[in-house]
Amino acid sequence: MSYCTKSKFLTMSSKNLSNFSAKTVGFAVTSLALGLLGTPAQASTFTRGSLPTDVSEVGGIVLDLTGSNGTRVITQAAASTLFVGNSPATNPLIIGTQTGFSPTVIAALGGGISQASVRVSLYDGDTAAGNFDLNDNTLLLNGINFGNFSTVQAQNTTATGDEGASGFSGGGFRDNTLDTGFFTSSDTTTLASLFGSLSSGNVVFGLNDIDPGDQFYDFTRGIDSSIINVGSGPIVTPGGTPVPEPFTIVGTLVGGTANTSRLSQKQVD
Ligand SMILES: [Ca+2]
Ligand SMILES: [Ca+2]
Ligand SMILES: [Ca+2]
Repeated sequence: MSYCTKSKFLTMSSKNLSNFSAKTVGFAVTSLALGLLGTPAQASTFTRGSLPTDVSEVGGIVLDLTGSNGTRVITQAAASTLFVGNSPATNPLIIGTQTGFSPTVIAALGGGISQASVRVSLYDGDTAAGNFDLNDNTLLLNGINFGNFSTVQAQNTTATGDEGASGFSGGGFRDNTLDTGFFTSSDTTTLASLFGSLSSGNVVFGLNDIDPGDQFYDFTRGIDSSIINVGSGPIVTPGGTPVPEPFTIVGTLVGGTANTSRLSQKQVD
């Protein structure tokens, strides 16, 4: 709890304690109000990270690119479009595809990428300590290796983004658990390859497994939301017309695609 609850709580407090400014509400007041409300809010600030509020707190795959000019391009592929089921016996598993990288959106990055993060929400990843795919799985972006699932810190949440009982993984996405974590790269070679691949118009999210075909994955959990947000710096819409504020395409927003009762998991360990 403590500071991890602040984000969602302040939203609540602005409704319930309207005489307080959210900017000036300190932790003591937060604690007081938590007591008044009775039910502590537990929205995860970890899964929110530095993402704008038009990205849902969990769910889907969020790609956060910072261009060489400082412009951020943030996309969220909707959870409902992503892979769920038993993994194929051959690599790569295609998790899903982010469309919308038009020439105009690519140009907004200023000719390169300086930093890239990918937020993944996955139920039943089996890549944490003690799981059978520890250090076996890597995330691919347009076929480019973007990191080992087992080295990503991940947090368990509910389907709507509240902190879950299982806390943090310490690395990896756990068995029978909805975990969300960020893959991040500032490696110049990786980022140059990724930037070059955007000319396809898409980012295909894939997964390479050293011993494929032994997994059940559910990437559809969480909140079903999709956006393309081109902002922070020179602001460009896909049509190329400058606008006075960050441009966002918001897709479907459905609380809880998430079913918590899916029982079709392949039993492998
Ligand atoms: Ca394995
Ligand atoms: Ca499992
Ligand atoms: Ca495997």
